[in-house]
Amino acid sequence: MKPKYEIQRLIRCNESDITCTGGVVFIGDGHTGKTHAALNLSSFRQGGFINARCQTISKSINLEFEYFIAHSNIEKFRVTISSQLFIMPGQKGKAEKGTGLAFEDALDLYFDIRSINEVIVLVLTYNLNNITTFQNLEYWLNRAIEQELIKEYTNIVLLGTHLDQEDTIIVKEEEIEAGRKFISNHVEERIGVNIDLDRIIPIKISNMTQEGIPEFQEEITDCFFRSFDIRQIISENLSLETQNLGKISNIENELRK
Ligand SMILES: Nc1nc2c(ncn2[C@@H]2O[C@H](COP(=O)(O)OP(=O)(O)OP(=O)(O)O)[C@@H](O)[C@H]2O)c(=O)[nH]1
Ligand SMILES: [Mg+2]
Repeated sequence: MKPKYEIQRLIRCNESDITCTGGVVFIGDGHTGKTHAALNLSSFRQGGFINARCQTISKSINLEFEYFIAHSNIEKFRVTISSQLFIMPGQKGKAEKGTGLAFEDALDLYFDIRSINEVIVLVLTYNLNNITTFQNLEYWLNRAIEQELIKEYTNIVLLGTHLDQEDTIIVKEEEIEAGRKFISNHVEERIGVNIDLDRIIPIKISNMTQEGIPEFQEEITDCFFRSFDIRQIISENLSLETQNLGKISNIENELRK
């Protein structure tokens, strides 16, 4: 069985290994924690985390890259997910020459240098304590739609940061739910692409305490499993193997007669 759409060339399978790759793109207002969230996601590979308290990184003026590799063992298969992270600066528009990159400049660069076109996960990032950053996701979603970053296989993560500042959290559960429905309807209306609600995933994290980071990592892995239909590939492969074993034992029985 082959995975759907044009992403099938991004997956390799043999009798013991499955490896797939794809893009994870972070967009959202400035200062929402995109850079820190991506660093936390990728630092999984070293077993260490980035603590926002100890970091002086703020206001990116370039297109940033990271990668996140996750392994899982399912039945007899070792599954490797190799995701390429692209983190956009949150400053809207274009920057003045010589001052670094704003979002539109970074996007131009992204289109020039990305190694693959397929965005498996779009991470719409906002600060749970700042309602404007949540409302502005409509702007970021529209930019993503216009730049064709959303396709049939894309998952969308609604990533709320600053979970550690629990006393001042202002974005409510109902608003997040309404946001998910809005995204699904809006994408369908504008480009006719159907993104089911189970592929629009709300996640809350703190880059300060790392609360929610392991769940974020699991969700990204799940997104790849979903887009590439990895469980289906495994079950079809196993049932094919059982059928083949059955055929071989039938032949052996015939030969013994
Ligand atoms: N308390 C707290 N602070 C955070 C969290 N995430 C990020 N920060 C802080 O917020 C500031 C901005 O974080 P960045 O990761 O640089 O934000 P960004 O979205 O990449 O910003 P731009 O590059 O300007 O678009 C930094 O000072 C971080 O230390 C969080 O979850 N909790
Ligand atoms: Mg940044």
